[in-house]
Amino acid sequence: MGQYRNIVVLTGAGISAESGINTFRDNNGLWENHRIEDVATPEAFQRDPVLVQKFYNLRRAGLKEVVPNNAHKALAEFEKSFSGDFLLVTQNVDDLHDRAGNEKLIHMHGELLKSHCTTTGQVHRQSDDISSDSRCLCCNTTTLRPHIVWFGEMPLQMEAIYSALETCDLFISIGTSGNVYPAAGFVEVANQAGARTVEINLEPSRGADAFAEAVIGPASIKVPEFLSSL
Ligand code: BJW
Repeated sequence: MGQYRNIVVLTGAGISAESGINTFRDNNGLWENHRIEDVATPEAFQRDPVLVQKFYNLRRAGLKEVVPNNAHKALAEFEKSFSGDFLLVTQNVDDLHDRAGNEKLIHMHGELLKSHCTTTGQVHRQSDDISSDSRCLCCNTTTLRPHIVWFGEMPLQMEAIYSALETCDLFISIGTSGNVYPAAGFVEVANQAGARTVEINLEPSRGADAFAEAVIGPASIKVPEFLSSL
């Protein structure tokens, strides 16, 4: 482990798959016959807020049924034992990394357990459903939306993410298909920084060629194995 001073880990839906959360490309990318792209955009929310809130209400409620798996736990233990700089960037909107115990953690696509008020921009904790009657704590209007980064919106904390990527010496990407930008381009930034780049996935992702190494297999087994090899 002593050979690395600045590690960045990117995770995607594949790390939570063995906890029982569907990935986006499961079910051919469909939810109740809607394409994910048709429920995860600001336009979809404007067109049919009830449908979009239902999509997120169901997924938020589903978090009560799942727990972190060995991949989440191994990352949390690794962060505690590593003395250099460590950043975990997740595209996932579940709270499994938080519950496992990671602290240097960025949810770049938002969080199911938060909402934000479109009037004031304030972010609130959100443990139950959002409906058309839900009022925010900041201005008491009914303008709450899920705190989720939809297609066409700017992912969160990009400056902090790029700053870590530009100086990292190890970049590990776990369980992401490499279909969605800017996350799919992080490996290129790490390559330019001269980092060792490793992908852990059930199968090579769309961007697999950009990584120096591939570890193929389920995250719950391969992540603990790989981290203990460092
Ligand atoms: C396992 C496993 C196991 C399974 N073990 N592995 C044309 C070209 C380029 C870009 C664009 C373009 N047109 C539009 C864009 C931009 C757009 C984009 O990328 N679109 C693509 C579809 C082309 N991106 C955006 O709009 C983003 N914003 C943006 O770009 O702003 C401008 C900007 C410019 C410059 C700098 C910065 C910003 C916003 C993207 C928001 C994404 N939002 C979503 C949905 C919202 C959250 C939610 O509802 O939950 O986020 S989309 C969805 O995909 C979700 C995910 O976080 C994201 C990534 O998916 P992920 O995690 O990779 O999951 P899957 O299902 O795809 O893959 C699972 C993987 O796990 C697979 O590989 C399996 O093999 C593996 N696996 N089981 C290990 N047990």
